[in-house]
Amino acid sequence: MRRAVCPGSYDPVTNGHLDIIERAAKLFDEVVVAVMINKSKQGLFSIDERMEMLREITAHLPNVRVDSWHGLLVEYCRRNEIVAIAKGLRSVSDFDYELQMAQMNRELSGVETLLMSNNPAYGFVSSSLVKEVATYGGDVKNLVPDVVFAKLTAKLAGRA
Ligand code: COD
Repeated sequence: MRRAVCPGSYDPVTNGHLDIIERAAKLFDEVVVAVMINKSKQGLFSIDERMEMLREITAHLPNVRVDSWHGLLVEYCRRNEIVAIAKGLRSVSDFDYELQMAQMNRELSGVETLLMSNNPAYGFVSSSLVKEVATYGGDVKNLVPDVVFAKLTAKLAGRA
């Protein structure tokens, strides 16, 4: 069983994330989408809400499951017999940051990181930009899965 993890904040999950998860699911026997908990960062969505959205949008992928973790990613990999960290690359700035993390994670545990080129259609998409644009009334419908769009719209309406 070759198992990979797609880690992230997923606050919320976007079409760019989903593209990477779907492609990783074709390469590995099992993919765990892990919502990494950062207690010093207040998110828009709770960890449970993020996991629920991830479960809904990956329901069509039988070898994908959703989990959460607080702590070092490499420790999660060790406990779950994960051989690779699968991530997407959007830009040179992503590359610098991702390469540094990949090297640190390999140094700490030997786990490999697979950096996949992003789908150019979503190269400019990030969770934070989606939230910012949506907060000011911009249309992000094409950038996130339908269920996320509905929950984002409801969440922001509730805050207004
Ligand atoms: N297209 C393709 N890929 C994308 C896109 C897009 N539009 N948007 C995001 N991605 C990919 C990127 O690969 C990114 O790494 C991943 O999705 C997750 O993105 P986010 O924004 O949800 O999550 P981040 O960047 O906040 O996640 C950082 C981690 C939580 C993965 C990282 O901080 C971590 O591993 N933390 C755990 C603690 C730890 O081990 N720290 C030491 C690291 S060396």
